[in-house]
Amino acid sequence: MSLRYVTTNEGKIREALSYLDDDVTQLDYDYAEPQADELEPIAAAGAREAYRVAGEPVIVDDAGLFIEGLDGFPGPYSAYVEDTLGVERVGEVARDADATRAAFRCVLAYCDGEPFAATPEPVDRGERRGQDLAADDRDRAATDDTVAEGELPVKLFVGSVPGRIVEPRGDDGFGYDPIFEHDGQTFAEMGADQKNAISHRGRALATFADWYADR
Ligand code: ITT
Ligand code: NA
Repeated sequence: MSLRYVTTNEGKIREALSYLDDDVTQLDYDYAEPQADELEPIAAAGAREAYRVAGEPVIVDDAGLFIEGLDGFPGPYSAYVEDTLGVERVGEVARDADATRAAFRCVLAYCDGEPFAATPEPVDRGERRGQDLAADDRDRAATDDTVAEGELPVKLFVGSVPGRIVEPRGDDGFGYDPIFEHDGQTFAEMGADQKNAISHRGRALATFADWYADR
């Protein structure tokens, strides 16, 4: 069955397609994003809307940069802040405030119009790869979105990665990658495969791919 990865962002689709197999294609569709403090409800609403539009299974990718000392700014507003303030200014604000601890988060929302038979145990890919998944992720790696009566069921897959805000370095990747350092390298200094192996999106994709293969 073909699967549409719904995003207008070239950087996201490059990473997703380098991870998933050939049956996945981009749906370049800009779904409405409700205002929310968290990525989960935005991704879930997007998946329902995109499924109604596409009429085939969809996966929506909502992501953001959360700077701890700035109360999680820009978080769900990362795209708006990138377009307005810009990535370099966000980096300056964080460094000026001495608030450099941060995390990227990614929520993948899957919808195929069908209810899910059973909720499998979340698969801890981080542990399997000898990495430290945030405890928060272990609990929420795969969850059913709360379904109100008449709503389409959505399955959520969460990934996050800790890092530090630094002066911009590197030309690869996209968005906030040049100012986000993990293990001594910014995400913009890594290739897509290297980034996928540790990133918020890579972790969410791993959990999704396991569930999708077994469902
Ligand atoms: P779609 O909604 O169409 O998928 P978008 O770019 O608007 O594309 P989001 O609403 O999820 O995506 O906003 C995410 C913001 O965070 C945006 O500014 C991205 O550039 C940035 N971002 C997301 N993933 C990132 C990553 O892996 N590395 C760097 N920046 C990222
Ligand atoms: Na968006």
